[in-house]
Amino acid sequence: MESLSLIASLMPHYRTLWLSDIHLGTRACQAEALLDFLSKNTAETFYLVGDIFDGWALQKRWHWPEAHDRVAHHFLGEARRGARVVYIPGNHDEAARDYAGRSFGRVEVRLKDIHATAGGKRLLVMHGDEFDAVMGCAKWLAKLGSMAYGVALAANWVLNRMRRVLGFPYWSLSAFLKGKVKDAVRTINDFEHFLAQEARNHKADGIVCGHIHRAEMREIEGILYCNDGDWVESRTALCEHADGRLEIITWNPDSPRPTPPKGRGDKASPLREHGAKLP
Ligand SMILES: [Mn+2]
Repeated sequence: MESLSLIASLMPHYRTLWLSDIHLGTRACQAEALLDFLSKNTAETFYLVGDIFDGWALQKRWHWPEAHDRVAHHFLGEARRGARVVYIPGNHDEAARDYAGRSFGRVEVRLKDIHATAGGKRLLVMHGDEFDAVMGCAKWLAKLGSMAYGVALAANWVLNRMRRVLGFPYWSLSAFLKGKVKDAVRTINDFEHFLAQEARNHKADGIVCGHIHRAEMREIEGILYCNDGDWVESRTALCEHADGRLEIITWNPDSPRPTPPKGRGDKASPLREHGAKLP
């Protein structure tokens, strides 16, 4: 028992953890990595910021391995041991939105929430799909935006060899994709600005959302924009330390400690600045 409590005391214990876009029920869900993360990190409050289950995928084809069960049970267990667990459904698990205001076990279901940090900052927490209708499919475009450009160039070469053989004129796939990437960048930017504006409408100091599978923390016109990323591709979470400092964690299951995201670990990064701004 003593060694168990020793392990518990060595575990990073956050004031708050935000996780979203886990997509349980899909093959892409990185449930094992998430279980590894959850076994080594705990919090007083967990926010599950939408697309936790993928009802769309489950309706098409049932895929529910044991690891997905363990993820769901883990959060119920955290609630049972006394952690506050708030579940804010997204668009892929929108059926759960009908239960807003109710609780499953001790898990509260809400459409959105306001979280107060240890430093007294008010953060609006919501999934973020609410603006899809005015923006088009942000997630699809975000994905395209992060597509490796080298692959596109190679595909362009192959495509034009074929076009030449068939007697068609040259057509630049890479230029076409470059245009699409530009669209994607613009759409992500729009998404971030919409959500920052929504935080302002709620008289909040910041926003925490998910939906576009792109972890981020930066200031937008005086509002702190945080996106906790996803557990399909990037394995990221947003955490609040005991002193109110916010940080994005990128989880590498092979490493015993969380690794700071690339290029964000230096002192000059906006992440650290925000950390200092939210004592
Ligand atoms: Mn979503």
